[in-house]
Amino acid sequence: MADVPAALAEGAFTVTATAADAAGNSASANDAGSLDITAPTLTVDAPALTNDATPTITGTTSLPAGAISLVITDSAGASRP
Ligand SMILES: [Ca+2]
Repeated sequence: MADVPAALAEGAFTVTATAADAAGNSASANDAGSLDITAPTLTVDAPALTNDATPTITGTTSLPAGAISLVITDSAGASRP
């Protein structure tokens, strides 16, 4: 186990491990990973004025729809997930 000593660039990375014993035999192993440090995009849009007590909230995101959660707090302080 080892920590990477300096920050990786975002995106795909590969790791190559090598080892050699005292007799001169060597081995290597490889693996790949990916670094994502970019926040998703997210917008939300509530109707500015409506007479609908259960209004439709819209928005956009770079994530799949199932990854979004909403909490709506009304003027009485009641929250609805
Ligand atoms: Ca991301």
